[in-house]
Amino acid sequence: MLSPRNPPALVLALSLAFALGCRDRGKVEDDKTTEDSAPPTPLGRWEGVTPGGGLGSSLAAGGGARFAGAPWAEGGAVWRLGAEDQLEPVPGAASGAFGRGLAVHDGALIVGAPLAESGSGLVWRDGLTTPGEPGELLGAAVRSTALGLIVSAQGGARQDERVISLGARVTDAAAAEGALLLGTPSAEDAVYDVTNSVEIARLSAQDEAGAALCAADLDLDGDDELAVGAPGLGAVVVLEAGQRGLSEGRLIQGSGGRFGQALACGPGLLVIGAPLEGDGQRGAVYAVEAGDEALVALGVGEADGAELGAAVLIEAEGGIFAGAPGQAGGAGLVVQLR
Ligand SMILES: [Ca+2]
Repeated sequence: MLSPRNPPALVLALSLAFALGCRDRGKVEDDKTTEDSAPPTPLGRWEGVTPGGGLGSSLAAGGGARFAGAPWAEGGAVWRLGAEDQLEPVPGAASGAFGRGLAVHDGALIVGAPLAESGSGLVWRDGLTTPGEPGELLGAAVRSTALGLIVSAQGGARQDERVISLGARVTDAAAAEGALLLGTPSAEDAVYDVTNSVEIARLSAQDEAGAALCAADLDLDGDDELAVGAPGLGAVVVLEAGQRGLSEGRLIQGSGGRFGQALACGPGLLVIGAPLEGDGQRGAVYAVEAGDEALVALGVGEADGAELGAAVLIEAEGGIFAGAPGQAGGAGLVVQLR
């Protein structure tokens, strides 16, 4: 089992703040990756309108609509990305970092507000709210998976109405080959396979593996792979089904800057965010495509502190989006990169 880990209440909000705003703790490694080839100009651009709101801290899409969270001012907000770079407000119960967690599941927009109710957190769906337990920070991440809606919490996760208690902070979730996987970056093991009751061992104590997860058939061989972000290491590990430790997987090494803090998977495509890459922490987004080992630069932040890649999204239609919540002094920005 995962080693129980229950940080005291005061640490909870701090650990959440780190997981989101996160100042640089990653090793900056000097090697191959990019900055020498200029990435293409974004196809679309949505600028945050609330000072300090952090538009682009979260992203979700479904049914042809795209949404971005701006959780960090005035209780938080969720916006729909409209035509011609317009933002359309989504009505909701704005409080407690509303929009930090975001998903479209079964055609409905689901919003997490982890700091609501003094840190109990809540999940919002069509105007109805489900509160967390005291100190649970419910809703920091919300994921639509083939195995249901998964909502992260400080001590585990909710799978629809089921409560999964791990005694460890869950930050992301994915479903691969019929198994539900939860990321636990601060626990002894990186990922917990809920379906098979198996832990996936990390590479090192400080790798923060499990901070982000996604799964899809990345190499188009018919089976899902699991991508595990390890931003403490500035790396992503891709595991085949059945591999039980990160040392067994394929290592994709970035250039630091919390490479692997955010991930998105699609058929034949892995998108990786490195929100603190570069001297000014502008951030960057990369892709790895099936049949090619190379990291392709999709975009870099437009300004110092932009943190491009804090969230990344591949929509069903193939569009790739990234959030830069630190852009314009923290108003934030969302760009379409492909
Ligand atoms: Ca595959």
